Amino acid sequence: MTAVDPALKATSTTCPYCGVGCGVLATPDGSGGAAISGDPSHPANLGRLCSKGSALGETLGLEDRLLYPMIRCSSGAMEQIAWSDALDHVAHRFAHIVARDGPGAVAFYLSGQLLTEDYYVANKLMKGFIGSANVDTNSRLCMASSVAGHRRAFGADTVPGLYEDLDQADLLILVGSNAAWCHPVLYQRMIANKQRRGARMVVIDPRKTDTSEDADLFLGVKPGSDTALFSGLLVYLADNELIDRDYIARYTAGFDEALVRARAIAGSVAATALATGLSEQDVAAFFQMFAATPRVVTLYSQGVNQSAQGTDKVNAILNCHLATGRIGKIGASPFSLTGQPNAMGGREVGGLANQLAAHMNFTPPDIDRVRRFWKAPRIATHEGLKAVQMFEAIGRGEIKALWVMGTNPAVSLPDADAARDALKKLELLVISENVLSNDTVGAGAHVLLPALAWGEKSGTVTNSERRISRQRAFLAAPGEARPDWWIIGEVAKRLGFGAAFDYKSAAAIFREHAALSSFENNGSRDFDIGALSSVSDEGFDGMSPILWPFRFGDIEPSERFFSGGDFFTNDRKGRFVAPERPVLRTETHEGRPLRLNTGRIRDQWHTMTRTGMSPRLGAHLPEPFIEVHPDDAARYGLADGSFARVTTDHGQCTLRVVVSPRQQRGMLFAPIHWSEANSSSARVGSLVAPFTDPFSGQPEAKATPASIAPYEYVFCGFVLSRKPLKLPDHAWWARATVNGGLGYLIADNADLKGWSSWLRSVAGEELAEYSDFGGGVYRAASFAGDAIETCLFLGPARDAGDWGIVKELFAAGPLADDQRRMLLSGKPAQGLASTGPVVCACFGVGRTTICDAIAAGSRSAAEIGLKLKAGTNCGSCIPELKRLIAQSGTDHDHGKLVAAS
Ligand SMILES: Nc1nc2c(c(=O)[nH]1)N[C@H]1C(S)=C(S)[C@@H](COP(=O)(O)OP(=O)(O)OC[C@H]3O[C@@H](n4cnc5c(=O)[nH]c(N)nc54)[C@H](O)[C@@H]3O)O[C@H]1N2
Ligand SMILES: Nc1nc2c(c(=O)[nH]1)N[C@H]1C(S)=C(S)[C@@H](COP(=O)(O)OP(=O)(O)OC[C@H]3O[C@@H](n4cnc5c(=O)[nH]c(N)nc54)[C@H](O)[C@@H]3O)O[C@H]1N2
Ligand code: SF4
Ligand SMILES: [Mo]
Repeated sequence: MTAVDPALKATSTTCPYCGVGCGVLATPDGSGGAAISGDPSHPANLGRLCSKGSALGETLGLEDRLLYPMIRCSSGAMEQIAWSDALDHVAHRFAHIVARDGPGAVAFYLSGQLLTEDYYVANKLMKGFIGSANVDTNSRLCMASSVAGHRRAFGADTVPGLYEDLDQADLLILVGSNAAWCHPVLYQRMIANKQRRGARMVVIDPRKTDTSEDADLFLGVKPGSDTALFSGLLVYLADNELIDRDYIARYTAGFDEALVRARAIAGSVAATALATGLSEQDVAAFFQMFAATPRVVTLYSQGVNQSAQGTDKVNAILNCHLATGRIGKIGASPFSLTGQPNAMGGREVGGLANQLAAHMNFTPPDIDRVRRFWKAPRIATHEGLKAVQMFEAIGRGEIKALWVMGTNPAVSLPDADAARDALKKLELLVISENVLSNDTVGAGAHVLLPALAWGEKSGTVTNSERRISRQRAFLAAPGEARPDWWIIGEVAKRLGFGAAFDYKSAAAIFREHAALSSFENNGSRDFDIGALSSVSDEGFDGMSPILWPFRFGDIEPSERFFSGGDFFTNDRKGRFVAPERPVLRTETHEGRPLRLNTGRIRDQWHTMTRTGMSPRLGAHLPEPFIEVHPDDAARYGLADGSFARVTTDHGQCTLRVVVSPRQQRGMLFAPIHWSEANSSSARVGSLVAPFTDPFSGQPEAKATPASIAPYEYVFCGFVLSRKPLKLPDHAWWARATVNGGLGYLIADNADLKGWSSWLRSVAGEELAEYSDFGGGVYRAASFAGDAIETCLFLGPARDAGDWGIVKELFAAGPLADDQRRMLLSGKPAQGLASTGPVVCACFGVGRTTICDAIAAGSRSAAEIGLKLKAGTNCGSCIPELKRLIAQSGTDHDHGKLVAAS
């Protein structure tokens, strides 16, 4: 394992969040924490970090960490167990189930947050040695449609372009991407291009987002209609002779068929407008912009991938780039934005159930090649089950043992209640995790294996532009946590495969992975890093970020793909793919008149096991919400700031209502980040339909038919506590980390006196209290010394006391007498005004402070920055600053999400 530098120097590593793959400099503080800054020498970010990356230092605490192997004992409780016993148990149970029911009865479910080396070893064990391809990954929910679309068009899963193209394009088209929040550092690069070179930007999304704030053209398409839009574009380009006939003839096949199909879907500007819900002017403007701008990059993400026609959407986009030859050229390419830090690495090792390692497929020659390279005794010969089908098979009892590594499927799978129930049926559920508890662990793990986390683990990840970067350890391994690859290797050894899994280091695994990529390759496969197959341990330790392909004998890695054809199909020609007519898999009807769209917020990462630890990240949007268009709000009787119950055929959630004209009529939007671990009723995956794309198997997470109804609570308020609390079962609650402890935003209908007794049961009898039960107000606090230990503020909806101010008093530690008196009044005292919900996470600048500055004359984000510093570090909040300026004087405000203001 990598030793930690005793001199506590800065270690250069890579951010563990999104696929931008920013370089990070981490300087350990010697007591388990680290100072974090952007690495100026990393080509992905050149020193910049977004709010999540900047807050990494706040997420290194060990409080919630799984530090020892645990096993479920007969009483149902989890007990610590020695590593060797845990590994023996896992190997024995897997071997037993395989012997009894065959290799199809076991499965691995992996993650794009594993390192390439972990992923490689897991895939090798399952596909090569256990003999099943039932190894799939959360990338199925994320990148599968892009993978399938790439493979259909290019013959391989290739991202042709580079980040530099975003600096050099004249037109940037973002389709189904909220990059301002989800790929913030790349988004800032695009904005810099706009400012410096005047590049224009088109944003295609059913809802307005912070990404659309800077768009020259916003296309608020009907959900699922992207295929029609890009089919219409292809027809327009062909009919106006704006295509590259030479490129099409020399390097591609299938153009005529694709055009015929595109014409049937959207044969004119008018037909495109009808199919997409856009105006003809907007459609025409978009078509003209695309046609007139050779340097165009089309970036796409989950609005494209996560749909039941996701693969066709991808190909409809690729068709337009192939038809104009705008691919793999400087400033001109299609560009799939990857989600997770190692979404690309996972694809490189063949982590998906329908791929083999090193971008090989389940064809007889590839199977044979991988078998010989691995000396695999029992290689899988056909594709395994894709995530949704895998969990269905678990639910039917066909898969009996599952090993989950680095993902939280009880939250993130569609129809998440069904997924969670399926987990409960397993004979063996093994989970390799960083955290002691999450919803998947809670669904009945039999064995928990403690994996090293970011900052401790060491290996490689690949970002959206095919750049392989090192994650390096800068902290010592805590407790008995071990690298994921080591854990898998130890189980493999106990299964009798010691010779093939005797790895001494991540570097050794990387060398094998690199060698396989070039094994009998000779240019036939895109993924080839043969030049790295003999890298020394020292070379691996010092490896700079490097693009692939990097073939044996290359001095420099090559850069872009396909500008001169040379695709990875049998005839080396790219393929136009004729898409099916775009239809959503589900229909709305009287009982489910709306469509539920789901996605991300700026400062949280997925199920919040890490970002949820940071007070500053929790301050931007602290509670789960449902965004509704004002007309729908009026129709269904929903007031901004009230609660609503959202129901689908699959589940139900209760969420805070945000009324916003940024939402399309007939659509709802909810963030995906809350789970049972941090909220009472906001696990949004339980609402999502499990329908999948026929080519990619990716679920349609953004268009589930839903209904909404007001849900009323008499009381609202919050609890602040130094330690985790179990809230009463009847309460609605959502948890956020705050400075000094935890905050619970709550709402309830139960009697206030009951809350008073509950508080006594968790905080003791010695309370300072203010109660006006008749008026519906109860406030109380317990103290340790002069500092608040626990406090509860409840009042009539929206009048519980100021959460912002009480949070500050809670964080402050010992309080002076007047502060103590002021506390229960719930009102601001002199010198302590509430700053509102935090907009700038880096400097903790609140909305009220910003609005005051705007009222006092600040007219641009730069002026606000000068005055308050807001927006001057990572820049993630600049779109919101601009929106606040634009909205000054109007009511609409997405940030209006405080429970108790
Ligand atoms: N802050 C933050 N950043 C992240 C993550 C995170 O959890 N938090 N996760 C990372 C991961 S793994 C991923 S995959 C990426 C995802 O990054 P994005 O794909 O940018 O994020 P989403 O919010 O899932 O969805 C993007 C947009 O698709 C739109 N959309 C929905 N339906 C349609 C449609 O039919 N057509 C079009 N054109 N658009 C549609 C939604 O309204 C939404 O605004 O983000 C990565 N970055
Ligand atoms: N409705 C809806 N559902 C979605 C989406 C959506 O837009 N809408 N998006 C989908 C997408 S794109 C994605 S990527 C998924 C993400 O969904 P998940 O992968 O389920 O979410 P995470 O919270 O990232 O889960 C990662 C888990 O791995 C643990 N972990 C982190 N690092 C390591 C490590 O190095 N080793 C091990 N062993 N464990 C580790 C963390 O503690 C955490 O519990 O959600 C998908 N689900
Ligand atoms: S953009 Fe933010 S989350 Fe993504 S890699 Fe960079 S710092 Fe990390
Ligand atoms: Mo993702």
